[in-house]
Amino acid sequence: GDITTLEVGAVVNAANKQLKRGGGVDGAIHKAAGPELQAACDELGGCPTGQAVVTPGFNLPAAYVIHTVGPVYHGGDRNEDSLLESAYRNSLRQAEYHGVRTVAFPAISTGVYGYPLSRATHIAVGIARQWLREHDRPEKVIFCAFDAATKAAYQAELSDEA
Ligand code: AR6
Repeated sequence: GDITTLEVGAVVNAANKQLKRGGGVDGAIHKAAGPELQAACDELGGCPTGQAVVTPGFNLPAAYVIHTVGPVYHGGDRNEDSLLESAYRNSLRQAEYHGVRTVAFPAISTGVYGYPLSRATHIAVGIARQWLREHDRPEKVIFCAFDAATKAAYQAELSDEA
């Protein structure tokens, strides 16, 4: 699916540390939200890897955009897993803080940033399951898979634990 079309409380953006419009899902979200989104990002002055910041959704159907910065994958021994876990957890924390009931994630870091798909979806599903067990908000997490390989990786991960 295309995350920019989802009518949810918040969509998560796979941003960069500068919060400057890039390609991939970031470019799509900026295009759909309109130029006010970049202006709002500029006011925030950046976001460290593993953290998450929030703006309104502007022209998106989603009320909020949660911008998180996943790690660039350098082979897996540079703390990438714990940074990706933090990106998911801090995004969920922002959703909770803003009272969001449904949040949608793209497969953070698995595009330009080169994270292996199954390693990333394992982290995404694990963190989300743990969060949903322990918190009232958000109530629902959507994993928005943009292509067939991503969809298959999430399906495998979800069925493993079923
Ligand atoms: N809806 C949902 N998922 C999408 C969409 C969409 N409209 N478009 C792409 N994806 P990427 P990263 C998927 O590269 O690896 C940007 O330039 C895509 O197929 O967007 O975290 C930023 O500014 C892939 O599965 O993010 C950063 O500089 C997933 O989204 C950098 O890329 C993530 O791919 C971040 O790289």
